[in-house]
Amino acid sequence: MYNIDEWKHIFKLDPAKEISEDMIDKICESGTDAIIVGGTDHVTLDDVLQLLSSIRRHTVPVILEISNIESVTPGFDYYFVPMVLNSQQKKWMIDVQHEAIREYGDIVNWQEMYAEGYCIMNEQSKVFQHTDCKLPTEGGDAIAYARMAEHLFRLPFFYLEYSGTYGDSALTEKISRELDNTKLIYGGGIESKEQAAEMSQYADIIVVGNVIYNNPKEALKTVKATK
Ligand code: 1GP
Repeated sequence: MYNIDEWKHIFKLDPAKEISEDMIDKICESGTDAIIVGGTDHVTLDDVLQLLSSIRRHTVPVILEISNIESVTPGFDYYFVPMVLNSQQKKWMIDVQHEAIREYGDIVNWQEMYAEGYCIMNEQSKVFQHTDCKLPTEGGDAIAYARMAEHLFRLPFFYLEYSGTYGDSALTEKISRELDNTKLIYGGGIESKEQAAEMSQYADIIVVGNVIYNNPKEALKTVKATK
């Protein structure tokens, strides 16, 4: 399979958003390490399948980040399962995942499944509201979540999520120092190669989303900045 340990850059495509085939081709051939297919709402099986078939014309690894049980389908290289550490509802930490495993547990290839411990830092974001999060106060809260991900749950990924806004690079650095075995994913508001370069000094992997739709040219430049 692929060497996830070497990944630095991922583009995240939202199945609910319009994108041209030409842009999908550019994203896939950009030198990025992988593509995540995932979004917060209006994610349908039809849209996921359509995006998957376009991406599959290329050799880049493709991951489904599971947002709802209805849109899960075979055909991806990996399945990333978010667990929202700072949600106030157990539902987003354990229950939706439990439901998915009850449904698909017999046919799952466990080698392809990875849990992501999400810490959602932007109160204004859809995902923060959707999963009923509580904003971690000061750095200490977020650092405690990172420590739980690394030492208590031994999760493969800790996802520092600022979705829609550029985050705190000092906090990202502090968190990166806490993590050895758990990989740090940073996502949110990266709109330029400078921001991509800054966050990838600290995060193992940066995820670039929105800017693909708002400023595709700049989006493509973020890849080189991480290498
Ligand atoms: C969203 O972390 C990703 O889940 C990327 O964030 O869309 O703000 O780039 P942006």
